[in-house]
This record gives sequence, structure tokens and C-alpha cells, in this order.
Amino acid sequence: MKKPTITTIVTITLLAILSGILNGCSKDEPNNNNQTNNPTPENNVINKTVSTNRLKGLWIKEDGENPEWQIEKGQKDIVIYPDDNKCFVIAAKAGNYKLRFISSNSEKDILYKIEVKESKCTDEVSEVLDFHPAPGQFVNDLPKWENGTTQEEMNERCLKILQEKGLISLGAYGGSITFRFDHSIINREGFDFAIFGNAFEGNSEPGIVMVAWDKNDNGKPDEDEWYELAGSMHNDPETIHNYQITYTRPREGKREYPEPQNGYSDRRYIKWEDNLNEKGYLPKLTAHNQDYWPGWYEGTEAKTLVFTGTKLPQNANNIDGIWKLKAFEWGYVDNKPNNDEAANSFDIDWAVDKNGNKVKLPAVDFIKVYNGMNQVCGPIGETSTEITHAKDLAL
Ligand SMILES: [Ca+2]
Ligand SMILES: [Ca+2]
Ligand SMILES: [Ca+2]
Ligand SMILES: [Ca+2]
Repeated sequence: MKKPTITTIVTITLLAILSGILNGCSKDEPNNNNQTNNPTPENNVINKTVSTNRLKGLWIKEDGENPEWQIEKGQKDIVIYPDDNKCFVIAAKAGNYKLRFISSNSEKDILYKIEVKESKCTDEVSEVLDFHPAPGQFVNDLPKWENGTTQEEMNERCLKILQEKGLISLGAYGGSITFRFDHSIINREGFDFAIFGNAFEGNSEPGIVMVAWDKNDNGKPDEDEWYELAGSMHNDPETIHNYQITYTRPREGKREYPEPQNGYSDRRYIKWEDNLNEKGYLPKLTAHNQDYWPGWYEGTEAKTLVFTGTKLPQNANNIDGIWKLKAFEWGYVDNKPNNDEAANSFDIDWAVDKNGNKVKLPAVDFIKVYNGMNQVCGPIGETSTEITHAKDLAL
């Protein structure tokens, strides 16, 4: 091995001093005390490139101690979700973005160039995963069920309706629909998506929104990936969390309690019981005389239906014989008229976990709407959420 010459030593010393000055200069910026690592200068990083499509998330993994992920300031339309040595990245628009990985045991940062390519994203629901109404006066009708129509075919019918802006009724409390788009819905500042119903002044039938981010990337909404979007009534003292209701299908030849003068063909039609020890009946209305039990349900669901979730307070008042169902402030489907887009828009930042704690999600892949009302309003029957279509506000 060659001995270092004087020149080499001088050069190394000068470089060391220079690098000290440079580092000193870069530290003139106010120090972020939460930051354990400092970025290395641009000319001393390891460059890597990854690519994805817009609204298609990507996980990046790196090894290192005290890992930190930073996006460069001023970059819009990109959202990151750092999770230890992994980081989820998703962008709303095509372009090049930069993501820096810093660790305490590496002298060099890793600077990722994230190439986001343009891709076709459709601004309408692309798949209905599960249409699961509770019994109700529009069930087997909106959409139509005929003898032999399967669950998959009912899902398909719902998809077509959502694409054509028709009408789907979720039935009584708990009835739901689960759907997705052909891309992820990104969680940017403010509202992220909108869902429309058929509410009008005095006829609000609020449905609760749940969202799931496919964090484990298996293409499915797993049980632990669902979060509720907490609307304006979420912390109301009359709102019941962990509510559970059981409907029992009337047996063949059950005694009927017709009251045609009140609009009922059977006032005590479908029995329900809940975990508050309350019970009651969904009436059958003379105006809607079909079977109210979803005709395609199989197994135990052909006889008993159980729904669990949040139950919103009653919103109906009978004023001089006219039922008025008042709107809640914000955060529900089929709550306010469709011409008010903001009132039908949702922010992923409203997501809360089962204990009511706020959850930060970079995007969502699945959306579920369920009827949050257990309420019967005389001859107009049970309160049931309707949905017509949904849209992604990032497109
Ligand atoms: Ca948002
Ligand atoms: Ca999943
Ligand atoms: Ca309804
Ligand atoms: Ca409605």
C-alpha cells in the first residue's frame, strides 16, 4: 500500500474543512427538533427510480436504522404513508416526484425518483362487491329481483344502476352496498369523493360511510381494514355505537295485521330485536306489497339477518299528519339534496377506528354505505337510505 503523500493529506484536510463549512451552511435552516436524521447533500445520495400509474399506490422498502421518509416540500398531488422501513406512495397526477429515505446507520440518503405515468381512471363505480340490503319496502324492486337471480347478478344490476345514475334502496337499518372504482381514491386536502342519494327537504334518510384501504395489497377489503367516516352526529349522545339488530323472516302462513285505513297490509310484518332489548316490526305497506326479504339470500340469511354498526338518532317528526325527516349537518349519504355537491362529499380524514380514534389513511380502495337509521314513519314505512351514484373528486 502506498503511503499518503503530503498533498493527499492536505487535500483530505481541505475537503474535510470544506464539507464542514457546507454542512454548516445547510444547517442554517431552522432545525426541526423532531428530526433525528439530517439529509445528505444532493450530490452525495444514492439515486433510485421506481414507477407507477397515477392513483395506483406503491410500497417502497429500504433497510436502515431510525428510518425516515420525506417528500420534497412543495410537491402537490402526492401522498405518502411512512411505516417504519416501508413507505406507501400515491399520486393524483402524472409526473415525477422525489422521495428521500434517511437512516442513522447510512452516510448516504437514498433519493427516489417516482415516475408516475398517465393512465385511464374512470370516474364511476367499476365494481359492486356486495349489495346487502336489510328488508324493506323497495327490496326486490330497487333493483329488481326475480326468482333465481343470484347475489352476483344483483351486484351486477347495482353496478349498472350506479353507472346510469338510477336508484338503489338499502332497506331498513344496516342494509349496505360495497363498491370500488378502477383506481384508489387518494386522500388529499379536503373532500375526496362524493356519493349521491335521493334526499329532498324533509326527506333525509342518512346512510353511514365506511372506507377500507387495501393496506396489505391483497385486492380485498379485510375486516381490519375498514374505518367509519365520522359524520356530524358521530359523537351525539343519542348515537349508539356497536348497535346490533336481528330481523326474523316471517314464517309461511304467519297471521297478518292489516290496517288498510293506515296504509298497512301487515302492521306486524317483519320482527326485529336489538342489543338494547328493544323490539318492533317493519310494517308491510299496501303501496308496496311484494316480499320485503331479499329473495337471493341463502343459508341462515334466508331466515335471520344480523347487522352491526352505528345507529344514528331518530330524525322524524310528524307535523299535522305529515312526516318530516330532517337532515343532519354533514357526513351522510341521502341526507341532503344532490344539487349541493359539498353536502354529499366525504373526506377520508373523517375516518375513525372502532374506538373512535382518528386514523390517517393515504387512500381508500373500497367504500361501503349502510343505512344508519332504525326508524318507521307510519304509512311511509321504514327509513331507508338510497344511493344513485358516486364520483372521485380527484378526477
Ligand atoms: Ca381528504
Ligand atoms: Ca386487503
Ligand atoms: Ca328510502
Ligand atoms: Ca332516500
